[in-house]
Amino acid sequence: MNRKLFLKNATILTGASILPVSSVFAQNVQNNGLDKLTDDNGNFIQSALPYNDNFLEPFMDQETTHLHYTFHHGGAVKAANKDLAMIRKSMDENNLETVDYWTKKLSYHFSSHVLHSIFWTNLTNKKTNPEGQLLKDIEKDFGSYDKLKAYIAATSKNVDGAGWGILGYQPYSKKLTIMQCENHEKLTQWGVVPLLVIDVWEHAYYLKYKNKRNDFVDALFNIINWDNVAERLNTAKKLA
Ligand code: MN3
Repeated sequence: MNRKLFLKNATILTGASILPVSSVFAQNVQNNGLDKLTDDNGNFIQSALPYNDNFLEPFMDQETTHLHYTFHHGGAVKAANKDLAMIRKSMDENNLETVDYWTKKLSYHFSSHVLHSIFWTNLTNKKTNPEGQLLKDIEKDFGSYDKLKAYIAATSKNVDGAGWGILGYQPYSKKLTIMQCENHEKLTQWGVVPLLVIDVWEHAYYLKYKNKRNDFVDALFNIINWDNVAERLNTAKKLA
């Protein structure tokens, strides 16, 4: 049995526990460190969840993770491909009457795909803290980790309607920055590379937390994967 086949079978055997996180992460990332969001033809693809859907229990329940990944993130990927196809069709047929509609839709659906892809990798099943260069940058740009936590929590909790709280790296100012995103694509700063994204759409928490968005945001700090955030910062600085 070759190594690849052995690893595949080993994955099946351990399927009841957790998936081999490092290899799934590796498959989800391209050589330049960016998430793999498209295939070779430029069509959007959804990478595998880097863990089983019960991995984030009890802070994020299995049913929410399953529905969220399969139907909300998955639905956005399908819709983004349709938007892309409709734009290509408009261009091919020289009929630009509805191209602005599909362009707006693509911004919404593709942004959803980007943020959800980052979201899954931002989470793990244990409490971690920022370390090393990431911690240094947090202290430089926000004063302390506690101040950053309070800032991004307040920003996430107070999104009007559906949206995200986002910690990003802004290459133009060479600083970490916080954004409060509405829907998936509004209130961005051009150029920002998202590092940590907090989904506060109701589909992210309503089954378990009901109307208590604040409790959900507070609970997330038990499962944030700060190692992933640190890797993303490292990549963002290289891309900038
Ligand atoms: Mn979502």
